[in-house]
Amino acid sequence: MEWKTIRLEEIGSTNDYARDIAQKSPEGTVVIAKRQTAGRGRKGRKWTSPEGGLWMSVILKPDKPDPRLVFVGALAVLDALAEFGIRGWIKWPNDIWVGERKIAGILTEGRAGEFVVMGIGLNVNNKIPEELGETATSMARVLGREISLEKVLSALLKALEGWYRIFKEEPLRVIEETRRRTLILGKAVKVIRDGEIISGRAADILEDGSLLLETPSGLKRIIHGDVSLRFF
Ligand code: BT5
Repeated sequence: MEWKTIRLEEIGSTNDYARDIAQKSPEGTVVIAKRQTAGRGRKGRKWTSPEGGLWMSVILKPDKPDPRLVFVGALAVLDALAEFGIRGWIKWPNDIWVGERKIAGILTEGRAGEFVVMGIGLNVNNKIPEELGETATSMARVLGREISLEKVLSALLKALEGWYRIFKEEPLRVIEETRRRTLILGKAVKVIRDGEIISGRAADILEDGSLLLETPSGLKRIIHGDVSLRFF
């Protein structure tokens, strides 16, 4: 994959910028901003994006939209972290955690049959905003020193290229690896879905990427939602 990077000082959201240019841009276009003033998570949640973090969106043109693409981004982030000696894990579906804190999030959006924008936000050297308190961390915080944002970017793009290729050839390998690198399987979790709380044991991640939950009232397949688990 030929990556073509577009670098911006400041933008509302790299996902919005990427979406606006997606139709006329080739696959592999990467939009990176030093700061985002309106970084977004899922469902309009705010993504705090001060200078020092890696805030980027990649334009992909897969044959058809596939919710499992989020795992391609997640696995790439895990590989990039590993290059720096950091071991992270995937909190289904789109969070990357190190220990008990969130270090990165993925936001995939797109237009069916046309393009997918994969947004990746990774805390690198940026300050962790106070409002996130104990819930978030950064690579610099984990390592105790600042690291080169450029090196993180190139490790991430290299890993992304590899996982995207695997995804196109053998999507089930992406699911298998996601299962391996998810800490929630076998654990008691709560899923919040459209305001409803469902408690159960995370039993599996199915081939379509959904989460299988064992609940007192039987097995439930969760396609979207937020998972929380109690740390011991
Ligand atoms: C996500 O949403 O985790 C997806 C985040 C995607 C951000 C990237 S940055 C480049 C691109 N452009 C964008 O505008 N977005 C993408 P979600 O699972 O909904 O999690 C959102 C929650 O994460 C918030 O409600 C906060 O609790 C928490 N959060 C916000 N900023 C954070 C940060 N910098 N580090 C860790 N947690 C954060």
